[in-house]
Amino acid sequence: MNSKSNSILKDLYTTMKRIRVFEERVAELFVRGETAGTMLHLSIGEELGPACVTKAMQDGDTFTTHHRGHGIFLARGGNPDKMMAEIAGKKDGYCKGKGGSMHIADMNLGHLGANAIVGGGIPTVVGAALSYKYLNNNNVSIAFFGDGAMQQGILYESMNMASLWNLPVVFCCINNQYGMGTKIDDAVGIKDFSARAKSFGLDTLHINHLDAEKAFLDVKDLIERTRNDGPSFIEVECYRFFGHARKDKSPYRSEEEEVENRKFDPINFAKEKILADKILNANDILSLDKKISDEMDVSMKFAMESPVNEESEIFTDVYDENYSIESVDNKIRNILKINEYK
Ligand SMILES: Cc1ncc(C[n+]2csc(CCOP(=O)(O)OP(=O)(O)O)c2C)c(N)n1
Ligand SMILES: [Mg+2]
Repeated sequence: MNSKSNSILKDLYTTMKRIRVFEERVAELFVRGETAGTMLHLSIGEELGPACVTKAMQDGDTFTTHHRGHGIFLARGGNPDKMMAEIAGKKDGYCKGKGGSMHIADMNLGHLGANAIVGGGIPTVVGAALSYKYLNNNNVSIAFFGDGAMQQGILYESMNMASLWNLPVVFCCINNQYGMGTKIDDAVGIKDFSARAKSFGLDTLHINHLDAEKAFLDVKDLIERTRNDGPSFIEVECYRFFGHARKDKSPYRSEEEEVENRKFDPINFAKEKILADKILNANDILSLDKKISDEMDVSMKFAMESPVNEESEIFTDVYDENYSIESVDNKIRNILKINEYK
Protein backbone atom coordinates (compact mmCIF):
# COMPACT_ATOMS: atom_id res chain seq x y z
CA MET A 1 0.00 0.00 0.00
CA ASN A 2 1.42 3.42 -0.93
CA SER A 3 1.43 6.43 1.39
CA LYS A 4 -1.24 8.31 -0.58
CA SER A 5 -3.59 5.42 -0.12
CA ASN A 6 -2.66 5.19 3.58
CA SER A 7 -3.62 8.75 4.19
CA ILE A 8 -7.00 8.35 2.44
CA LEU A 9 -8.16 5.65 4.84
CA LYS A 10 -6.73 7.44 7.86
CA ASP A 11 -8.51 10.63 6.79
CA LEU A 12 -11.80 8.83 6.30
CA TYR A 13 -11.48 7.12 9.67
CA THR A 14 -10.71 10.44 11.38
CA THR A 15 -13.67 12.18 9.74
CA MET A 16 -16.08 9.36 10.61
CA LYS A 17 -14.83 9.17 14.17
CA ARG A 18 -15.15 12.95 14.62
CA ILE A 19 -18.77 12.74 13.46
CA ARG A 20 -19.45 9.83 15.83
CA VAL A 21 -17.94 11.53 18.88
CA PHE A 22 -19.54 14.88 18.05
CA GLU A 23 -22.93 13.20 17.97
CA GLU A 24 -22.30 11.26 21.18
CA ARG A 25 -21.55 14.56 22.91
CA VAL A 26 -24.63 16.21 21.42
CA ALA A 27 -26.71 13.25 22.62
CA GLU A 28 -25.32 13.84 26.09
CA LEU A 29 -26.35 17.50 25.92
CA PHE A 30 -29.84 16.39 24.91
CA VAL A 31 -30.17 14.07 27.91
CA ARG A 32 -29.00 16.89 30.18
CA GLY A 33 -31.69 19.13 28.73
CA GLU A 34 -29.07 21.45 27.22
CA THR A 35 -30.18 21.34 23.57
CA ALA A 36 -32.66 23.74 22.03
CA GLY A 37 -35.95 22.24 20.87
CA THR A 38 -37.30 18.76 21.44
CA MET A 39 -35.86 16.95 18.40
CA LEU A 40 -32.35 15.69 17.78
CA HIS A 41 -31.55 13.35 14.89
CA LEU A 42 -28.27 11.49 15.12
CA SER A 43 -26.45 9.98 12.15
CA ILE A 44 -24.55 7.37 14.18
CA GLY A 45 -23.89 4.42 11.85
CA GLU A 46 -24.26 6.61 8.73
CA GLU A 47 -20.86 8.32 8.72
CA LEU A 48 -19.46 6.75 5.54
CA GLY A 49 -21.47 8.83 3.04
CA PRO A 50 -20.72 12.24 4.55
CA ALA A 51 -17.01 11.37 4.90
CA CYS A 52 -16.60 10.14 1.30
CA VAL A 53 -18.71 12.77 -0.43
CA THR A 54 -17.37 15.82 1.39
CA LYS A 55 -13.77 14.65 0.89
CA ALA A 56 -14.43 14.65 -2.86
CA MET A 57 -15.80 18.21 -2.84
CA GLN A 58 -13.83 21.24 -4.02
CA ASP A 59 -13.83 24.95 -3.15
CA GLY A 60 -17.04 26.55 -4.33
CA ASP A 61 -19.08 23.33 -4.32
CA THR A 62 -22.30 23.65 -2.38
CA PHE A 63 -24.75 21.33 -0.63
CA THR A 64 -27.99 21.04 1.28
CA THR A 65 -28.79 18.50 3.98
CA HIS A 66 -31.84 16.87 5.46
CA HIS A 67 -32.79 16.92 9.16
CA ARG A 68 -29.98 14.44 9.98
CA GLY A 69 -27.18 16.65 8.74
CA HIS A 70 -24.69 17.33 11.56
CA GLY A 71 -22.19 14.81 10.23
CA ILE A 72 -22.25 16.17 6.69
CA PHE A 73 -21.53 19.73 7.78
CA LEU A 74 -18.84 18.69 10.27
CA ALA A 75 -17.14 16.60 7.59
CA ARG A 76 -17.21 19.55 5.16
CA GLY A 77 -15.34 21.71 7.66
CA GLY A 78 -18.08 22.93 9.99
CA ASN A 79 -16.63 24.26 13.24
CA PRO A 80 -17.74 21.89 16.03
CA ASP A 81 -17.72 24.71 18.62
CA LYS A 82 -20.16 26.80 16.59
CA MET A 83 -22.20 23.74 15.63
CA MET A 84 -22.59 22.61 19.22
CA ALA A 85 -23.44 26.13 20.33
CA GLU A 86 -26.10 26.27 17.61
CA ILE A 87 -27.61 22.97 18.70
CA ALA A 88 -27.64 24.27 22.27
CA GLY A 89 -29.49 27.41 21.08
CA LYS A 90 -26.62 29.72 22.06
CA LYS A 91 -25.53 33.07 20.71
CA ASP A 92 -22.16 31.83 19.36
CA GLY A 93 -23.84 29.23 17.18
CA TYR A 94 -23.79 29.31 13.38
CA CYS A 95 -27.20 30.99 13.26
CA LYS A 96 -26.94 32.67 16.67
CA GLY A 97 -28.80 29.71 18.13
CA LYS A 98 -31.95 30.52 16.18
CA GLY A 99 -31.72 27.65 13.71
CA GLY A 100 -30.87 24.77 16.00
CA SER A 101 -30.00 21.22 14.99
CA MET A 102 -32.18 21.09 11.88
CA HIS A 103 -31.54 24.53 10.35
CA ILE A 104 -27.81 25.07 10.28
CA ALA A 105 -26.46 26.95 7.25
CA ASP A 106 -23.15 28.59 6.36
CA MET A 107 -22.64 30.16 2.95
CA ASN A 108 -18.87 30.40 3.51
CA LEU A 109 -18.59 26.62 3.51
CA GLY A 110 -21.18 26.18 0.77
CA HIS A 111 -23.82 24.92 3.18
CA LEU A 112 -27.02 26.21 1.58
CA GLY A 113 -29.07 24.98 4.50
CA ALA A 114 -30.35 22.00 6.41
CA ASN A 115 -34.07 21.45 5.87
CA ALA A 116 -36.54 19.61 8.09
CA ILE A 117 -39.08 19.07 5.31
CA VAL A 118 -38.41 15.64 3.83
CA GLY A 119 -36.99 16.36 0.34
CA GLY A 120 -37.11 20.12 0.99
CA GLY A 121 -33.43 20.81 0.35
CA ILE A 122 -33.31 18.99 -2.98
CA PRO A 123 -34.56 21.66 -5.43
CA THR A 124 -32.16 24.24 -3.97
CA VAL A 125 -29.16 22.41 -5.40
CA VAL A 126 -30.75 22.33 -8.84
CA GLY A 127 -30.94 26.13 -8.73
CA ALA A 128 -27.35 26.40 -7.52
CA ALA A 129 -26.17 24.05 -10.27
CA LEU A 130 -28.05 26.07 -12.89
CA SER A 131 -26.02 29.11 -11.83
CA TYR A 132 -22.77 27.08 -12.15
CA LYS A 133 -23.75 26.16 -15.66
CA TYR A 134 -24.22 29.83 -16.53
CA LEU A 135 -20.98 30.77 -14.81
CA ASN A 136 -19.15 27.81 -16.33
CA ASN A 137 -17.20 27.44 -13.09
CA ASN A 138 -16.87 23.65 -12.81
CA ASN A 139 -18.61 23.45 -9.43
CA VAL A 140 -21.20 20.91 -8.35
CA SER A 141 -24.08 21.17 -5.91
CA ILE A 142 -25.01 18.16 -3.79
CA ALA A 143 -28.29 17.30 -2.08
CA PHE A 144 -28.11 14.89 0.87
CA PHE A 145 -31.39 13.24 1.83
CA GLY A 146 -32.77 10.04 3.30
CA ASP A 147 -34.52 7.04 1.78
CA GLY A 148 -37.83 8.63 2.84
CA ALA A 149 -37.25 11.42 0.31
CA MET A 150 -37.04 8.78 -2.44
CA GLN A 151 -40.83 8.69 -2.11
CA GLN A 152 -41.26 12.46 -2.54
CA GLY A 153 -42.35 13.97 -5.85
CA ILE A 154 -39.98 16.92 -5.53
CA LEU A 155 -37.01 14.56 -5.97
CA TYR A 156 -38.26 13.45 -9.37
CA GLU A 157 -39.11 16.99 -10.48
CA SER A 158 -35.55 17.93 -9.52
CA MET A 159 -33.99 14.92 -11.24
CA ASN A 160 -35.97 15.73 -14.37
CA MET A 161 -34.79 19.36 -14.50
CA ALA A 162 -31.20 18.40 -13.71
CA SER A 163 -31.35 15.86 -16.50
CA LEU A 164 -33.10 18.15 -18.99
CA TRP A 165 -30.55 20.93 -18.50
CA ASN A 166 -27.64 18.58 -17.86
CA LEU A 167 -26.76 20.27 -14.56
CA PRO A 168 -23.83 19.46 -12.24
CA VAL A 169 -26.01 18.04 -9.45
CA VAL A 170 -25.28 15.07 -7.22
CA PHE A 171 -28.32 13.50 -5.54
CA CYS A 172 -27.00 11.62 -2.49
CA CYS A 173 -29.44 9.30 -0.76
CA ILE A 174 -28.41 8.09 2.69
CA ASN A 175 -30.41 4.89 2.86
CA ASN A 176 -30.54 3.98 6.55
CA GLN A 177 -33.46 1.57 5.98
CA TYR A 178 -35.98 3.59 8.00
CA GLY A 179 -38.28 6.60 7.69
CA MET A 180 -39.19 7.33 11.31
CA GLY A 181 -40.79 4.05 12.54
CA THR A 182 -41.40 2.59 9.08
CA LYS A 183 -39.01 0.05 7.67
CA ILE A 184 -38.15 0.47 4.01
CA ASP A 185 -39.77 -2.92 3.17
CA ASP A 186 -43.12 -1.51 4.32
CA ALA A 187 -42.82 1.73 2.37
CA VAL A 188 -41.14 0.98 -0.94
CA GLY A 189 -42.23 -1.23 -3.83
CA ILE A 190 -39.02 -1.29 -5.81
CA LYS A 191 -35.96 -0.86 -3.58
CA ASP A 192 -33.51 -0.49 -6.45
CA PHE A 193 -33.18 3.29 -6.11
CA SER A 194 -30.44 3.47 -8.70
CA ALA A 195 -32.86 2.10 -11.30
CA ARG A 196 -35.13 5.07 -10.66
CA ALA A 197 -32.24 7.50 -11.07
CA LYS A 198 -31.07 5.74 -14.22
CA SER A 199 -34.49 6.23 -15.76
CA PHE A 200 -33.75 9.99 -15.67
CA GLY A 201 -30.42 9.37 -17.39
CA LEU A 202 -28.36 9.88 -14.22
CA ASP A 203 -24.97 8.29 -13.63
CA THR A 204 -25.32 6.10 -10.49
CA LEU A 205 -23.21 4.65 -7.68
CA HIS A 206 -23.91 2.47 -4.65
CA ILE A 207 -21.48 2.46 -1.70
CA ASN A 208 -21.31 0.64 1.63
CA HIS A 209 -19.19 0.08 4.75
CA LEU A 210 -17.10 -2.80 3.36
CA ASP A 211 -14.29 -0.73 1.85
CA ALA A 212 -14.25 2.97 2.75
CA GLU A 213 -11.27 3.79 0.55
CA LYS A 214 -12.85 2.23 -2.53
CA ALA A 215 -16.13 4.00 -1.71
CA PHE A 216 -14.30 7.33 -1.60
CA LEU A 217 -12.41 6.74 -4.85
CA ASP A 218 -15.62 5.74 -6.63
CA VAL A 219 -17.43 8.79 -5.24
CA LYS A 220 -14.58 11.04 -6.33
CA ASP A 221 -14.71 9.70 -9.89
CA LEU A 222 -18.46 10.12 -10.02
CA ILE A 223 -18.33 13.71 -8.75
CA GLU A 224 -15.60 14.57 -11.27
CA ARG A 225 -17.77 13.14 -14.06
CA THR A 226 -20.73 15.15 -12.75
CA ARG A 227 -18.75 18.40 -13.11
CA ASN A 228 -18.50 17.87 -16.85
CA ASP A 229 -21.11 15.33 -17.88
CA GLY A 230 -24.19 16.19 -15.81
CA PRO A 231 -26.24 14.84 -12.92
CA SER A 232 -25.60 11.76 -10.85
CA PHE A 233 -27.01 9.72 -7.98
CA ILE A 234 -25.27 8.07 -5.03
CA GLU A 235 -26.93 5.60 -2.68
CA VAL A 236 -25.17 5.11 0.65
CA GLU A 237 -26.20 1.79 2.16
CA CYS A 238 -26.22 1.98 5.96
CA TYR A 239 -28.31 1.41 9.09
CA ARG A 240 -29.73 3.93 11.54
CA PHE A 241 -28.16 2.60 14.75
CA PHE A 242 -30.61 4.35 17.08
CA GLY A 243 -34.15 5.72 17.06
CA HIS A 244 -35.41 8.31 14.59
CA ALA A 245 -34.82 11.11 17.11
CA ARG A 246 -33.45 10.95 20.63
CA LYS A 247 -36.81 10.29 22.27
CA ASP A 248 -37.55 7.34 19.97
CA LYS A 249 -36.50 4.05 21.58
CA SER A 250 -37.38 2.09 18.38
CA PRO A 251 -40.19 -0.09 19.80
CA TYR A 252 -41.06 -1.05 16.20
CA ARG A 253 -37.92 -3.15 15.64
CA SER A 254 -36.27 -5.98 17.53
CA GLU A 255 -33.12 -5.80 19.56
CA GLU A 256 -31.75 -8.71 17.52
CA GLU A 257 -32.17 -6.67 14.34
CA GLU A 258 -30.32 -3.74 15.89
CA VAL A 259 -27.48 -5.88 17.23
CA GLU A 260 -27.10 -7.64 13.89
CA ASN A 261 -27.05 -4.43 11.84
CA ARG A 262 -24.76 -2.50 14.16
CA LYS A 263 -22.11 -5.01 13.11
CA PHE A 264 -21.93 -3.11 9.81
CA ASP A 265 -20.24 -0.18 11.49
CA PRO A 266 -18.25 1.79 8.88
CA ILE A 267 -15.86 3.06 11.56
CA ASN A 268 -15.02 -0.43 12.81
CA PHE A 269 -14.55 -1.69 9.26
CA ALA A 270 -12.13 1.17 8.52
CA LYS A 271 -10.28 0.61 11.80
CA GLU A 272 -9.85 -3.11 11.10
CA LYS A 273 -8.43 -2.35 7.68
CA ILE A 274 -6.08 0.31 9.06
CA LEU A 275 -4.75 -2.22 11.56
CA ALA A 276 -4.59 -5.09 9.06
CA ASP A 277 -2.69 -2.97 6.53
CA LYS A 278 -0.44 -1.60 9.32
CA ILE A 279 -1.29 1.99 8.43
CA LEU A 280 -1.52 2.69 12.17
CA ASN A 281 -1.07 0.43 15.18
CA ALA A 282 -3.53 0.05 18.08
CA ASN A 283 -1.74 2.70 20.13
CA ASP A 284 -1.83 5.20 17.26
CA ILE A 285 -5.57 4.67 16.99
CA LEU A 286 -6.01 5.16 20.72
CA SER A 287 -4.18 8.48 20.62
CA LEU A 288 -6.09 9.60 17.53
CA ASP A 289 -9.37 8.73 19.28
CA LYS A 290 -8.24 10.58 22.41
CA LYS A 291 -7.41 13.69 20.35
CA ILE A 292 -10.89 13.62 18.83
CA SER A 293 -12.51 13.09 22.20
CA ASP A 294 -10.59 16.05 23.65
CA GLU A 295 -11.56 18.22 20.69
CA MET A 296 -15.25 17.50 21.24
CA ASP A 297 -14.97 18.10 24.99
CA VAL A 298 -13.64 21.56 24.20
CA SER A 299 -16.59 22.15 21.84
CA MET A 300 -19.03 21.07 24.49
CA LYS A 301 -17.46 23.47 27.00
CA PHE A 302 -17.59 26.25 24.41
CA ALA A 303 -21.29 25.61 23.79
CA MET A 304 -22.11 25.51 27.49
CA GLU A 305 -20.24 28.73 28.19
CA SER A 306 -21.73 30.61 25.25
CA PRO A 307 -24.46 33.08 26.29
CA VAL A 308 -28.11 32.87 25.31
CA ASN A 309 -29.72 35.69 23.33
CA GLU A 310 -31.20 38.62 25.19
CA GLU A 311 -34.99 38.76 24.97
CA SER A 312 -34.71 41.89 22.83
CA GLU A 313 -32.65 39.98 20.22
CA ILE A 314 -35.03 37.10 19.69
CA PHE A 315 -36.59 38.52 16.52
CA THR A 316 -33.44 39.99 14.97
CA ASP A 317 -32.01 38.10 11.97
CA VAL A 318 -35.21 36.11 11.70
CA TYR A 319 -36.80 38.05 8.84
CA ASP A 320 -35.02 39.85 5.99
CA GLU A 321 -36.42 43.37 6.23
CA ASN A 322 -35.08 44.24 2.78
CA TYR A 323 -36.53 41.21 1.05
CA SER A 324 -38.44 41.76 -2.18
CA ILE A 325 -38.78 39.61 -5.23
CA GLU A 326 -37.12 42.40 -7.29
CA SER A 327 -34.09 42.49 -5.00
CA VAL A 328 -33.66 38.72 -5.34
CA ASP A 329 -34.09 38.94 -9.10
CA ASN A 330 -31.46 41.69 -9.34
CA LYS A 331 -29.09 39.73 -7.15
CA ILE A 332 -29.36 36.70 -9.44
CA ARG A 333 -28.82 38.84 -12.57
CA ASN A 334 -25.76 40.34 -10.92
CA ILE A 335 -24.30 36.96 -9.95
CA LEU A 336 -24.90 35.54 -13.39
CA LYS A 337 -23.87 38.80 -15.10
CA ILE A 338 -26.90 38.68 -17.39
CA ASN A 339 -29.76 41.03 -18.18
CA GLU A 340 -32.24 38.46 -19.34
CA TYR A 341 -32.62 34.82 -18.44
CA LYS A 342 -32.21 32.48 -21.39
C1 LIG B 1 -42.79 16.42 3.84
C2 LIG B 1 -42.61 15.82 5.19
N1 LIG B 1 -43.35 14.75 5.55
C3 LIG B 1 -43.17 14.19 6.77
C4 LIG B 1 -42.28 14.70 7.66
C5 LIG B 1 -42.06 14.06 9.03
N2 LIG B 1 -40.80 13.35 8.99
C6 LIG B 1 -39.67 13.89 9.52
S1 LIG B 1 -38.34 12.92 9.31
C7 LIG B 1 -39.24 11.74 8.52
C8 LIG B 1 -38.58 10.47 8.06
C9 LIG B 1 -37.66 10.72 6.96
O1 LIG B 1 -36.99 9.52 6.64
P1 LIG B 1 -35.71 9.57 5.74
O2 LIG B 1 -35.92 10.50 4.62
O3 LIG B 1 -35.37 8.16 5.40
O4 LIG B 1 -34.61 10.22 6.66
P2 LIG B 1 -33.99 9.63 8.01
O5 LIG B 1 -34.82 10.18 9.13
O6 LIG B 1 -34.04 8.16 7.96
O7 LIG B 1 -32.61 10.14 8.06
C10 LIG B 1 -40.57 12.11 8.43
C11 LIG B 1 -41.61 11.30 7.79
C12 LIG B 1 -41.55 15.84 7.26
N3 LIG B 1 -40.64 16.40 8.06
N4 LIG B 1 -41.71 16.36 6.02
MG1 LIG C 1 -34.13 6.85 6.34
